[in-house]
Amino acid sequence: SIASERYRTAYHFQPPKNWINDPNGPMYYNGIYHSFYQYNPHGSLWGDIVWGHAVSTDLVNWIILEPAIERDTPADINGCWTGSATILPGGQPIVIYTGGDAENHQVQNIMLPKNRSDPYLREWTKVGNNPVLQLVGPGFNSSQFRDPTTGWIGPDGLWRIAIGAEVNGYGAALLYKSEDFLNWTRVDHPLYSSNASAMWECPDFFAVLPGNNGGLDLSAAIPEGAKHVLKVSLDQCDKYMIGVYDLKRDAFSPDTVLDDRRLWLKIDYGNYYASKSFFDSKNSRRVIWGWTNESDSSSDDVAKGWAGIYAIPRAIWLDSDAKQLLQWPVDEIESLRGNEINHQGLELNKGDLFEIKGIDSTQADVEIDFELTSIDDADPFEPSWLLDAEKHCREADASIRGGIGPFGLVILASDNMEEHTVVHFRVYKSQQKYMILMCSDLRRSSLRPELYTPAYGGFFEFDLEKERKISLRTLIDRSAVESFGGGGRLYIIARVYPVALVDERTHMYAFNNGSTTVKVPQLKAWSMMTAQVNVKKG
Ligand code: DQQ
Repeated sequence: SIASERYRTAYHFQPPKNWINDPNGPMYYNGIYHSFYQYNPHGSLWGDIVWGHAVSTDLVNWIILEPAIERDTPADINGCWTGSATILPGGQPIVIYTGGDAENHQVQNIMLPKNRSDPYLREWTKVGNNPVLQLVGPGFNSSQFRDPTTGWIGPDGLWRIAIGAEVNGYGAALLYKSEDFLNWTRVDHPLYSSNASAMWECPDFFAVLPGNNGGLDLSAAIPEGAKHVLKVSLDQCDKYMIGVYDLKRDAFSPDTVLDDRRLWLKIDYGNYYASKSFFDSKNSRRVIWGWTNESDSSSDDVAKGWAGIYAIPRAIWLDSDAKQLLQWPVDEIESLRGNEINHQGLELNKGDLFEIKGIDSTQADVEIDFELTSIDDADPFEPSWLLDAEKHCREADASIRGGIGPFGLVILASDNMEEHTVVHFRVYKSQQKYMILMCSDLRRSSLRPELYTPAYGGFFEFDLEKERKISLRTLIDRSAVESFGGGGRLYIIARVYPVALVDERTHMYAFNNGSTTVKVPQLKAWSMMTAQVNVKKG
C-alpha cells in the first residue's frame, strides 16, 4: 500500500520485507562490513528466526544476501538467536550464537565461514560439536541463557566471553573461558550480576579510553587508563555501566553501583534495544548498532509487510571525565546529504516558530545550535525527576513555558499542526551544575489509532558556564526520527506514522517557548537521499 511505502525508511537499514530484530555478529572483515540480523523470512511478526545477512563497504549502502544460518540442526532447531562475531588471530572469523535445542533449552553454538576467500562470506558452516555450551546446575535456568558477546583475551592468554542469564532469578553476565574458542568452561563467578533486575539480554562488553574517540579492540592489549563498559538489554531499553575490568578477580566492577535500575544510564532514551558494538579497524572506532521496533500495531505490521529498522550506526566513545558515553552517527551517513540550506544569526524569542523550508522535510538531516542569551532564569532541578524523565516530558511539555526552554524542533507537522512531533530541551539549575532535559514527544505525532506514542526523554549534565551552545542534530527518515543532543550526550530514536506523511505534506520548524531568548548562530539542514539498502544482488 502507499502507507507502507511512505513509512518505509530511506536510509535507516531495513530489508525489502519482513520482520527484523536484534543486530547479530557485526564485524569488519577484509574490507567489508557484515551485518547479520534476527530475521523472519516468512512474515512481518517475530518467528521462524534465521540470521539474515547484509554486507556493505560504507555502513550506508547494503547488499542483502541469503540468510547465513537457518534452524536445521538439533542444537538450533527451535531458534537461531542472537550472537556475536570475533576475529581470531590469523584472521579467522568465528561466530557464537544461541540456539533453541530440541528440548527447548538455550544452548550456544559455533559457526565459521565456509570459504574465507569469498569476499562476502556468504556461506557458513556449523561446527560438529555444537552445542559448545549448555547451562545446568542449581540456580540456573536453561531457558534464560543467551546472547554471547564477542570474545576477548585475558592476561592468561585464554579467550573469554560473557552470556546473558538469570541466576536465582537475577540478571547476570556469565563468564566463560576457552583456549581454542570451541571448548568452554564456566568461570565460577559471573563477569557481573545484579539483584536490581531479572534476566539480562544481549550483554555487550568493551573497553574505552576517557576522552578518546578512537575505539579499542577488545582482543588486543588494553591500554593503561582504559575503562570498561557493560551494556545489558532489559525493560525495553539498553542500559550500561562504566567501570573497570579487574584483572585479578577477572570481573567487571562498576564505578558506581546503583541499586535502582531506573537510574542506570541508557544507550538511547527512545525505542532502541539489543544493541551490539564492534571494533571498526578500518576507521579505528567503536561502532554500535541497535534495533528500533515499530510502534504501530501488529496488524499494521502485517499490512505493511515489514517491521523493524536499525538506528544509524553510531561511533561510541567515553567522555573525558569517564561519566557517560558519547555517540555520533558515523560520518559516512553524510554522503547522503543532498541540497543544503543554511541560516545564520536567527533569534528565537518567547513564542517564536520559524519554518525551515527548502529541503525535504520527510528525509532530512538537521543540525541546529541553540545559544542561550542568559542562564539566569533556569528553573530549579528536582533530583527525583531522574527516576522518570518520561513523566517529566509529559508534564513539562512543549506548550508549558519555562525559564529557559522549551526550545527545539517541531517535525513532521501537518498543515494545521494537528499532527506534529516535538524534540526539545529545557535547562535546569542544580546546585553547582546545569541539567538539561531532552524530550522527543510523540503524543501528537499522528491522528491514526493504535499507535504507541510516548514522550521519551532523558537528562544530561552540561557545563553552561563554559559553553552556552546546546546543539541538536535530528535525522528524519520518514517513520524514523533520531536525535542527538548536546553534541552526542543524549540520543533518542523514535517511530512516528503521521497521516500527513502519506500525503507527503509535512513541515518543520524551530521554536522557542521559554522566557529567555535563544539565538541560533547556525542552522544547517540537508535533504537526505535514499540509501541502497534494499538491493538484492549476488
Ligand atoms: N532477541 C533474540 C534473543 C534475545 C532477544 C531472539 C532480544 O536472543 O535475547 O530473537 O531482543
